[in-house]
Amino acid sequence: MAERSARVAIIMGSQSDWATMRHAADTLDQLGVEYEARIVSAHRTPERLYDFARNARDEGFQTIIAGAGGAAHLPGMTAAMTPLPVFGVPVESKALSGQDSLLSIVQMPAGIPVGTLAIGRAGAINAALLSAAVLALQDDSLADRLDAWRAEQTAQVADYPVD
Ligand code: RP5
Repeated sequence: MAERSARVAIIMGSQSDWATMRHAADTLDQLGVEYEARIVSAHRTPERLYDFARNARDEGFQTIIAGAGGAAHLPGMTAAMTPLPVFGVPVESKALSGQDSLLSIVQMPAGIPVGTLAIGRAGAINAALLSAAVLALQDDSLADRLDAWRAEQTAQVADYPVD
């Protein structure tokens, strides 16, 4: 199978998750990390999930960011079918504010890990930063960009609050 240039896969259970997951994409853009975003639902498109997860490593992806809400099986099921690191982002749900998503993703049984992030935007951004940190272990240029990203963040914190 031909390798893709994208090193990170961003998958999500629904179009409605994109408002959250686009923050992961934006962060990877800022860091110059190529990614591919896809909709893959554990419940509505289980065969698409199987095909994606089984082939993700051969396609050239090195990490997977998986966002889902509600009964959020996508990150765990993906992790069950790939050796790649999977970072799970609990999407804020309407009914339970993402508590359901968080608990669905974080409580994996021993043996199949999902690195679970915070609910919503913060989790999406941090999943991208973690993916970049993993890739930076073997990419000095990316490591430099990640250091610069952090330095800029630090520089933007004012010493004193303003009214
Ligand atoms: C999950 O159900 C998705 O990840 C999404 O967060 C949630 C609601 O999906 P929609 O009904 O908005 O398509 O599978």
